[in-house]
Amino acid sequence: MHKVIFDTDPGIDDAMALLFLERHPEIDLLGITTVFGNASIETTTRNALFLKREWNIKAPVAKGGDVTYDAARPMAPWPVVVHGVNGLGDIDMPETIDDVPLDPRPAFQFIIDTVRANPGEVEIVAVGRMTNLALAIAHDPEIIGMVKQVVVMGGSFEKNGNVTPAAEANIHGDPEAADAVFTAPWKVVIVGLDVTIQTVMTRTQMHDLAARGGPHLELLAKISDPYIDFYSQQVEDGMVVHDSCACVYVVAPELFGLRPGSVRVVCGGIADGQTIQKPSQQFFPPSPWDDKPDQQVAMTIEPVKVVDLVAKTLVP
Ligand SMILES: [Ca+2]
Repeated sequence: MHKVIFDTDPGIDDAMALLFLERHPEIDLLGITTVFGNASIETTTRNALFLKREWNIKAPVAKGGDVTYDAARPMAPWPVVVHGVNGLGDIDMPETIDDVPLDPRPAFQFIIDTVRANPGEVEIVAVGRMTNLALAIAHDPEIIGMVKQVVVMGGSFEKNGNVTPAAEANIHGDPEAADAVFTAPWKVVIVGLDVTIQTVMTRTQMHDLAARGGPHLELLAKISDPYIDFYSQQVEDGMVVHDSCACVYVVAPELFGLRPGSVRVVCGGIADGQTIQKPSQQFFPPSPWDDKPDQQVAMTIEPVKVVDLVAKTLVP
């Protein structure tokens, strides 16, 4: 079994990824930690509680903070054109979820405690800003050696970004946090736009899942419809399943081709939030990439197999 902490900013593709983790038979979802990004921390946390309740998810929800890792950094605007004002496609939902308790700990402390309780076993799947992870390792650096792996959805290495020509949203929203996470001596696998943008679930596939999967999948389809409308400007009538790609990596790494090398994040300037890897085979004069651990960047993916695995997991 894969013991997973899901660090997330729900978020429409986050919602699908959450249901994938909940339903995959080889995944034991230990907790959901929330981060701002697709909406404010209040909204993404409310959304996580809402999905936990609607989908009968046992894993606790722990709330992240409402400032970036570098508190001086201004917050990026919420991407309301992608995820809606409420972060879940503007479906009808309650203002607050009062009947589902929140874990009393802040997200970073939940991560520390859960890793310490399961030394060497926890896989953190982080599909929002890296804020909670960076705070966790700043507060308790010993956990770095106790985490099995960190799988990140974020960054872009040989393609443009999606919020600026240089930067992808999860990294751009808290670059200092991402740089801290990528340069720490733990195993990080980064699944970025290079591969996620190729990985599309069509509207027809989603509606088929809704037709066969009962109310839980009907809810997911309802949340996803406006997101499909948004992505249909870029891809053939379907949705890019960014966050699910990182979750699939946990159980099916053979569907990805990885490139090793240290990774740094540009912090400030016009390329703020750009992710740059120094491939480990390439030699350069001394640079800020030296003496940092090799991390793995996904350069190739088998998109049809990834989407099939997501679909089969959501509705067996
Ligand atoms: Ca996300």
